[in-house]
Amino acid sequence: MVLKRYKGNPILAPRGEGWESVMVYNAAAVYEGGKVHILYRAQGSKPGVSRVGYASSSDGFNIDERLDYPVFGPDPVNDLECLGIEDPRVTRIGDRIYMNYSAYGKNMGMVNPLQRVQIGITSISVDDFLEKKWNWGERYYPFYMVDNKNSCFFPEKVGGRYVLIHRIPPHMWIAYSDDLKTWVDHRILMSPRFEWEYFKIGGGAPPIKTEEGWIVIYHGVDRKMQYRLGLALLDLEDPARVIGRYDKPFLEPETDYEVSGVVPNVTFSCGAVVIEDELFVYYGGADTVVAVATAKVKDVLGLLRK
Ligand code: BMA
Repeated sequence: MVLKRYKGNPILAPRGEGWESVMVYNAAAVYEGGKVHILYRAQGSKPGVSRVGYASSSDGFNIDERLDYPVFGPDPVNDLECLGIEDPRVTRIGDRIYMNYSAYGKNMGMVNPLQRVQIGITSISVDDFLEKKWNWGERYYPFYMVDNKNSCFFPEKVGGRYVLIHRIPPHMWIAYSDDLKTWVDHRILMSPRFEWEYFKIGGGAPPIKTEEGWIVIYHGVDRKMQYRLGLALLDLEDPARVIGRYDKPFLEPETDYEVSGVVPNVTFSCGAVVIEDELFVYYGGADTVVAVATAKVKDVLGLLRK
């Protein structure tokens, strides 16, 4: 297998008795200032409110620092997200770090009363982020009251516009914007194709730029609700064009920490970084822990060329 799990997995697990005592999973990652910054989803109960915790690593594997408080949480008086901030994805664009999340709220008007999850977005300056001054800016909901999640930004404009991946089940969608707020030209980017992603697919880590195209790590859900990671390649100049799609899972639940936990048989990624020529994929195992797996970028591209 091209993607190799770190032997010291999991790298983050629940701890204490409070907000992160039961589930620590689905982490975003960004490489800045010589460190991988990991923003993970944490819960103190299930069901329960999700918040975002912070840890960092200088080698991508060993955690050097982990804060004991959430760095971002739901606005309790905002019906759109008062029940939780789920599955963060972070992307640096210019001098800000954007965080896309699934906003879980009491939105009685939404079509699916059980779901009530829509895309929330906020951002912070790179300087504040690196100094751990958690001055997150405005929170906004670009697809107001639409049952939608798994969104992430591309790290730069493509063809003069910002680009977003989002997910209205069962497809992954792509959309474009001039200001990161109003999204137009929505179209289906990818639909479920293989048995292991039969039920639905959704974006994972924000796309990673390479000479051959944008690497996209996504998740596929099968008929038994098992979550696996998938791999695709988008055209550099026209990212709505899928130029490669690996027909097998890039990663699937196999180890104890992926097979057993609060939600068994889940591998779910919200973040990946490249350090030199190595791709580090951060992912949640069984909705309970955070793990990391690595592969050479050239080997990943090799899978996508076949
Ligand atoms: C999805 C999301 C993920 C979670 C997965 C498996 O709907 O809520 O956060 O990892 O289900 O439970």
